[in-house]
Amino acid sequence: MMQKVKEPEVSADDISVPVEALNVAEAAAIYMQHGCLVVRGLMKPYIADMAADIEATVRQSIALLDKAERKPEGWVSPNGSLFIPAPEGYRRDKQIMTVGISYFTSAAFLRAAVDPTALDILEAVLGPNIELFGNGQSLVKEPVGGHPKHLHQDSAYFEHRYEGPVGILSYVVDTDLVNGALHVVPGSHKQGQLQHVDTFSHLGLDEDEWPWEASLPIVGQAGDAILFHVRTIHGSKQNHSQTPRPVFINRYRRPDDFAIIRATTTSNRVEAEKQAENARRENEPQGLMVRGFRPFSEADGVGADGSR
Ligand SMILES: O=C(O)CCC(=O)C(=O)O
Repeated sequence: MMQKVKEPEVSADDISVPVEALNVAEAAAIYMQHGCLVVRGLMKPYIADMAADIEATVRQSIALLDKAERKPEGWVSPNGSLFIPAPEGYRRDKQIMTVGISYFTSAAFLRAAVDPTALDILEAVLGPNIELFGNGQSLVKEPVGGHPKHLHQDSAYFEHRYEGPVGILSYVVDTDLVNGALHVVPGSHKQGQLQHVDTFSHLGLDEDEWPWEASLPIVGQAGDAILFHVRTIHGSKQNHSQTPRPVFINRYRRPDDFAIIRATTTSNRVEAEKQAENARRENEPQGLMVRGFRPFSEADGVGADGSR
């Protein structure tokens, strides 16, 4: 018999602060307690440029779709966008999921990643030294049924040795229950690593154990940013509106942290788990430092030109 669903005990307002009246210590305390924090308006200065760059990349990706390569997760276009099967009746047989935009292709994306207010909050959470994890990520839900992303922990995809990355997901358009608001489960970062299953949009939690009712939808405006812990359960439903729903995500971690398991499916996760104890910091690419300094370590040494 299905257990009674435990609904969130906090509201979106309880975990939200406005950027204009930000108290960094209070914001960090909300993050530590709930594993998530909404900073209203944090990314507003970058939204017009990010919207234009994401849209241009999506257009480019669709034009390149006939050259896409088949991968276990779907089809990857030459400019790095991931497509998955489209909903029935859609005008294409494939829909975009992750967009091939990064700090290498969009100056606005890099500017957003080094936003000083965001870094002040991150410093209060992660400590004085912070590197970027990854090159930036963007997801677009196409209109009229664009993909759901089942509730999941990002640590199912990249489990870390220490604290793990903090993600900042930012809304590029006003986002609500119709076009695919992010849902979070406050406090779930304290649950440890949970078993995931394979879903339509890759690793996700079993819907019987983690139904949407267990999560808190975050309705917000373009420029609102949601910080979340690598173990915080989150996800988003389909886009039922007439227009695309883009978001972008910047991720940050301590410079001595590293992924011990990387996976996208249950079967490649089983294989990666067997190798977890062999993972070493020096086998991971260094992220650009965005706060503080990377202390030298023999194992993680760099040459004068930054090469290793
Ligand atoms: O697009 C979204 O709303 C969800 C993205 C997400 O959950 C993820 O990339 O981990």
